[in-house]
Amino acid sequence: MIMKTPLKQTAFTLLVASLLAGGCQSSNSEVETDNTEATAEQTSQISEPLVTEIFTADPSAHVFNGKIYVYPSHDIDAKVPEKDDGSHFAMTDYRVLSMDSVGGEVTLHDVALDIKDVPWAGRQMWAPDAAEKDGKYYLFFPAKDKQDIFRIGVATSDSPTGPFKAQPEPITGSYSIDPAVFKDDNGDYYMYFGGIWGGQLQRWSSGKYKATDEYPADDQPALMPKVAKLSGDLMSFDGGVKDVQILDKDGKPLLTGDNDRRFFEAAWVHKYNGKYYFSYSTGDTHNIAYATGDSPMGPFTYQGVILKPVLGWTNHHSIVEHNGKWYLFFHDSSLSGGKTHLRSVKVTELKHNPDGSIETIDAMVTPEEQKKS
Ligand code: FUB
Repeated sequence: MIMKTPLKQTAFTLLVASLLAGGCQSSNSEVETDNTEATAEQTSQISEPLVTEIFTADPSAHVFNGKIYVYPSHDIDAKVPEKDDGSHFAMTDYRVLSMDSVGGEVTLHDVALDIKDVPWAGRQMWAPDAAEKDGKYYLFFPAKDKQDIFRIGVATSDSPTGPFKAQPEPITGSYSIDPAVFKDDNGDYYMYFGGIWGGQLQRWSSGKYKATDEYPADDQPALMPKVAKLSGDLMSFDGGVKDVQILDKDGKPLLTGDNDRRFFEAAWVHKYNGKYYFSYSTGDTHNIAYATGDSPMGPFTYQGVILKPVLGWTNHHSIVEHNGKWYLFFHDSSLSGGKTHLRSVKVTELKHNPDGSIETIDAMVTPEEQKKS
């Protein structure tokens, strides 16, 4: 994850006034956001932020015991100077959102995990995910360690909303960012991870960390996301870390120069009609794309775009089924007026077509505009 001039920031303005007038429901009154400068003239988003008291991003949504829990990053303005490596994404804790159903009241829970309670972590708590097993809850999270290398940690709790207690060390063999944990129907759990540039994936090409950025040439297979099966206690990798192959329709790996389609960050997996859907952000081309396969380990064949670029540089999502409908959780920077590191989590319905393909979503048009098209 990195920073450049926010895409479409000048072209799109926001309908934040209506959000402030009651569009968002949340049961917590803490106010961290400064959204007073937004005007009604600002417009064009298909969904409203789930909470406005704080900035939230990178939503990982799950259904536990019939209820939706969202595990987001908690964006803050830490006044860290903006740097190309994303240093200003200087998040220090996690807070969980929950709701009985999409459209219902959203509860913003207290701090679930603070960086000061993670013995190995130095800075930057980025996109987390969570899993449940046998009534215990696991929060998986990336943070830079004291050597400034991104690792992935795990913390546990008896409650889906925490507080979570962190393990003293990160998961052995883990690196980079954006863990996403998928539970298969047979009870096996897999972690997908990796993020290029600020997420340091390009520093692990040799299998060991090298503090220099190395990318394959444009006509070579692109850097691939990683997958590891999790051990029975969900605390470690069971076997090695493997590449997630993303192939084109001819069975060839996507190439580095294929910016519109190759992986960048934000992996997620869902299963629909027996197929595994691997979705991800294309990073500097700002799409959420997807590829499908017959095994949770891949390979996956590229299919198309789920979500077009949103307001703000990053694009990061999750996909979950609840009460017979599928939902896309995503974020954008509408509430902060386009600030890339101050984002808000949103949700919209996702539709699978009869052939298994997914309808592309453009979050930057109103429902009225959508109906017209
Ligand atoms: O929130 C920090 C980073 O921004 C995430 O880890 C990336 O996926 C991007 O959304």
